[in-house]
Amino acid sequence: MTEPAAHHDEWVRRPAAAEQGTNCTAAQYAEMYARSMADSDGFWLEQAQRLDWSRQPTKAGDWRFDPVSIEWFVDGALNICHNAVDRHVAAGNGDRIALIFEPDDPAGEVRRITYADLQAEVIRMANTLKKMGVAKGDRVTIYMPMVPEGAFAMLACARIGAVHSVIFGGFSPEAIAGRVEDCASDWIVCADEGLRGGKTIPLKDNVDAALAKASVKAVLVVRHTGGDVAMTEGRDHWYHDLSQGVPGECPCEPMNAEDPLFILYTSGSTGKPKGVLHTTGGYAVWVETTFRYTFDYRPGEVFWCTADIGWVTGHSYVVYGPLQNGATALMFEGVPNHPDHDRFWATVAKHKVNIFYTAPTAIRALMREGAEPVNRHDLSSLRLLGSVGEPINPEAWRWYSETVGKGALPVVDTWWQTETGGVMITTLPGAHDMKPGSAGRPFFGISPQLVDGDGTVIADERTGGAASGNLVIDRSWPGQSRTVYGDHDRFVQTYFSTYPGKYFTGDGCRRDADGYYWITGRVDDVINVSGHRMGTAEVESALVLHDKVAEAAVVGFPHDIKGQGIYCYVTLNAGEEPGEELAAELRNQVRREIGPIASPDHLHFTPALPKTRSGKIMRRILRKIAENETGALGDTSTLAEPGVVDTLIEGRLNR
Ligand code: 6R9
Repeated sequence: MTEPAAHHDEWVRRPAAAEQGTNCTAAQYAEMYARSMADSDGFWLEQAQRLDWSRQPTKAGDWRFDPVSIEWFVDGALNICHNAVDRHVAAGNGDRIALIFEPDDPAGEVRRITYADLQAEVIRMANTLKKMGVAKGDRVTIYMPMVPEGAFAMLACARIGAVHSVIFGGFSPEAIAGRVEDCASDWIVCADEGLRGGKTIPLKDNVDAALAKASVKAVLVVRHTGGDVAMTEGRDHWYHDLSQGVPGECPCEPMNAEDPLFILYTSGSTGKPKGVLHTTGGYAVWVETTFRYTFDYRPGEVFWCTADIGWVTGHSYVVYGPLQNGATALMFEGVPNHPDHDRFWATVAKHKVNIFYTAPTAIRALMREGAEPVNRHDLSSLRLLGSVGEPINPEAWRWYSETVGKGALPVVDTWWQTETGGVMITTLPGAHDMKPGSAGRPFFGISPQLVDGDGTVIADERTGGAASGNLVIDRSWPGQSRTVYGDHDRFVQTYFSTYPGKYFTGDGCRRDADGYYWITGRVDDVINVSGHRMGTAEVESALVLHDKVAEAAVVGFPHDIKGQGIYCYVTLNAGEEPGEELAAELRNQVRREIGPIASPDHLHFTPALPKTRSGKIMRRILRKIAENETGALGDTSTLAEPGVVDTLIEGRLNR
């Protein structure tokens, strides 16, 4: 690909305080990273020792990428719920706080759940699931707000060996139905309603609407807001009723390391969302280890990851990572700007949060409000800041570091994906200096490479050097997804066919001469809207369902707050007229099919789309027009009808 662009990256020295008492100095990182490459088995079997296994593994990785087959710790057996909950109680730490719940309404009731409480709650949920008929291997759909019962449900599934599939509360009934059907899930756990920024989210109503299209055996409903919801006799059960009288004990099912733990649906460049499957042993070791080192976690500290449990970040760093480390994790139900723009900072001060992990889109939105809301609060408890979900622009990084961190805290910019299970590229707080905008260095066991269009390696850890290209990973790691649920061919096709023998991330990246990686964003038809992955094809499918729409093409465009916004080009059937009313219908159509997070920012009605002679839509041109870069359209000679471009530019929305 291209030569690395000239850049002016700036070093930010790691604070001296971050080196004191760190679990990983620069020298230790170098030594541990080298060992993780040279003796992967020895390294990972050793990391795995921090967990309890009912059968010790004797081998770590057993994998190949061509043909694709991935196993880790395959002869080991363990239960991740035991590791996240029971063993801390057994070790005498039952009084430690596992979860702090901060409700949407700041005047509402804070819940502090100790590890002993958590054990009791998870057992109650697990036995209730069993009473409903859930058995080992069954898929259980969880559609919950950010309340502790969401975590209880995940852990309860893990405890009894059921496979959870958490669906973000912002997804629509259509999306629920599709996911329930895709993994043949017979069970749903939901709440009556969710609360976000003072608004109620009709979770149970959405489930009811979904179940007009898909069917399940039973729905377990947790009462949260107390709102009025319909209960279908014989199918729906209130948790507080059904859990009456369940036994107070429930053994953790010993799981083989490669038994499935969860499915999480994520968008790709084609087709409907994929059910990314993670298994038990490798994921457990990966999130325990990445949590411990990325955040340099110290016992007693309060860790706050603002992600929803409906995303992988919530799975790995609200639930499984912190709890396996015996940490105290804050669960926040609300949003950053309710009741005011200081909510994050008020919450940090209220609960004396030590480690704060959020997304660039939130940082950018809060940056707009200036320093005043931040300075209203005493943030002296903070020791470390983290970012995840999309590239963080250096300006936002600096604001985060200086205004929130008072220039005194390490900032970790963690690059990873649903498919990677946990953090892959980051600086480690006590080991690395930082560069605003760069994720940093590979985590232990991670071997990133930059390849050109032909798959030739142009920079990696062995050769060193600076280059830009597509980011691939050339060896497996414990937290790697094993397959797409029910469609292994799609797994192979999506991740291993572009560059045979390597895992293709879908991201572009630059490696600089210091070995720091700079993620430049997706190189496929996936866009990242407020840190949420969205396939442009999904939005297009939703648009063309409207009977007035002939064709749709969706691209991302730079958006100040969201990172990327959704720009939709739409052509209409003959005789149909564009207008505000139709635009509103189309927006609603997308919200109904996917959810509010996929709402188009711009609808651009056009008589035609630019196509090649073979009929391929030229998205490159559409992207440029959406970006207002109409002077740099590049080669348009392969267009079937070059005039289309002028029409598009004329019709371009004034932004
Ligand atoms: C954890 C998560 C994955 C995609 C990924 C990349 C982008 C995530 C990033 C980042 C730059 C970071 N991404 N973290 N880009 N710097 N620190 O977000 O998973 O929802 O699957 O999204 O997000 O493009 O490929 P997921």
